[in-house]
Amino acid sequence: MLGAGLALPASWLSRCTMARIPSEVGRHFPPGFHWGAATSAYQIEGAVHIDGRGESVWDRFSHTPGVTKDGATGDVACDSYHRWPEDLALLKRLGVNAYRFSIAWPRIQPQGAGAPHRRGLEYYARLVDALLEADIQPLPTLYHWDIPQALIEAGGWPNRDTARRFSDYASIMGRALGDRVRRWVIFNEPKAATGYGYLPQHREPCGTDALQHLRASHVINLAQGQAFAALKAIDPRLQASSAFDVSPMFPASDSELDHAAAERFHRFQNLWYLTPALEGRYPSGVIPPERLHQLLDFREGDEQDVRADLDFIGLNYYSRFFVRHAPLASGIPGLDVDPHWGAAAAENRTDLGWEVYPQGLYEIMARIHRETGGQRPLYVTENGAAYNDAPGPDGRVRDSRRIDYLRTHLRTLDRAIADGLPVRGYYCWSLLDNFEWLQGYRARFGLVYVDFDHEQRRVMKDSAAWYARVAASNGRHGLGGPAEPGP
Ligand code: GCO
Repeated sequence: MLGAGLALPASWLSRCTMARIPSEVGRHFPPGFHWGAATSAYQIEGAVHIDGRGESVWDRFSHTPGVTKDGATGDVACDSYHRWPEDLALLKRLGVNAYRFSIAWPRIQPQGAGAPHRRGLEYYARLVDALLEADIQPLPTLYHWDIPQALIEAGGWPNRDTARRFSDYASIMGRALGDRVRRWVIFNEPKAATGYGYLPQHREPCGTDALQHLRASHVINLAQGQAFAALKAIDPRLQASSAFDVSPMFPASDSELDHAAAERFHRFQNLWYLTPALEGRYPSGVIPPERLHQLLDFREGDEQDVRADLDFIGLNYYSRFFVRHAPLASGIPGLDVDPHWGAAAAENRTDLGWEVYPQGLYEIMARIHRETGGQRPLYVTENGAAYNDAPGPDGRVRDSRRIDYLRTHLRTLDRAIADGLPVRGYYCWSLLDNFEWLQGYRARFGLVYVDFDHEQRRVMKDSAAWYARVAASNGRHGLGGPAEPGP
């Protein structure tokens, strides 16, 4: 039963912390494991006024004074719209067999509706064909937050009609590329696409109204279900899911109130877009049931429309939350939580200050797998870290902290697979340093350094060479011992 899961049984926890014999490290990745890298359109493409692309919400938002660090925008980003052959060559040098990217909806439907734009379809078809030619499996994300601004002006995600617009867009892409793209990510981090867009504590594109966020969350669930159905109607063999941002939840204290708050936030943060898809209902114990459907504008028949028998579960993992009971803090009736990102006392942090907590990947994957019925393959659709190492005098980027971060998370994944979790792929965030939303270009997540001050020149970091060894050996080399020196 979804959402009924409580704390992990002790056996799971002991196994995920149990040291493995060094010789076994990296020996559990199955044949055909997807060793990938991930990006998104608005964060890398640039070319925002080229070939008929329409304005997106992030074009408008990033140009709003005071919003992003240094007033950064995605106008140029990594210029991947023009340099994608160069980035393809980098993927080949990395030896990855999979690449997750996103399709910019405003390149396909500049106003969010109507006939698809030929130049936009051609661009992504060229990219997909070149990836397949290079034996790299494409994993396109249909929505990585760049909704056409015209739809925002028509009401945005709180407007139920947006779900229909989105499923039309999904149909267009499924018909255009479904013969070559067999696996799709429908939404990237649906919670962030709404929560960060509407919750008071996040200053992002769509305002700061918590109740609007709830309505938007329901429309996103409707859109996920309708887009899933649209793809299956094109070809039932197409596989689809979303990339859910998930974190293990820890109570801020040993009090019963904080334990209950952690469980509520688990259901709101980790299951809010999974339970409706898999069971046609929302996780219980979060919002008072007598208010839930009114707050969501949940209507007759929605229990069917949100359904999506997901073919796999995509999981974006970065760190954990500590959750305190805090009545009314979130603006969401009944939620009553005050979540904090990472352990306050954590010393091992990325350059964004995020706690490095590798075992959390095992903990939350095991729990999500169990609470979603234990049948679906799992893909880590994002995992990575911001470390701002720059080229030294010799031009080399010695990002050993990123190697350590990736190694500890991949060793955790190796243990999870050894303990029976059906993990089928890992996509490192990110291929390139890129536009990190409100942080602008101040947070570098790439395996490849991008020199934004010198025509987006690319430099493979030490971590890229290290990751290439891991991918080439299917995990058998590179995961043991301390961070090996660079190439
Ligand atoms: C997200 C998005 C990515 C981010 C990455 C680092 O999770 O916010 O999927 O676009 O850039 O996760 O924050």
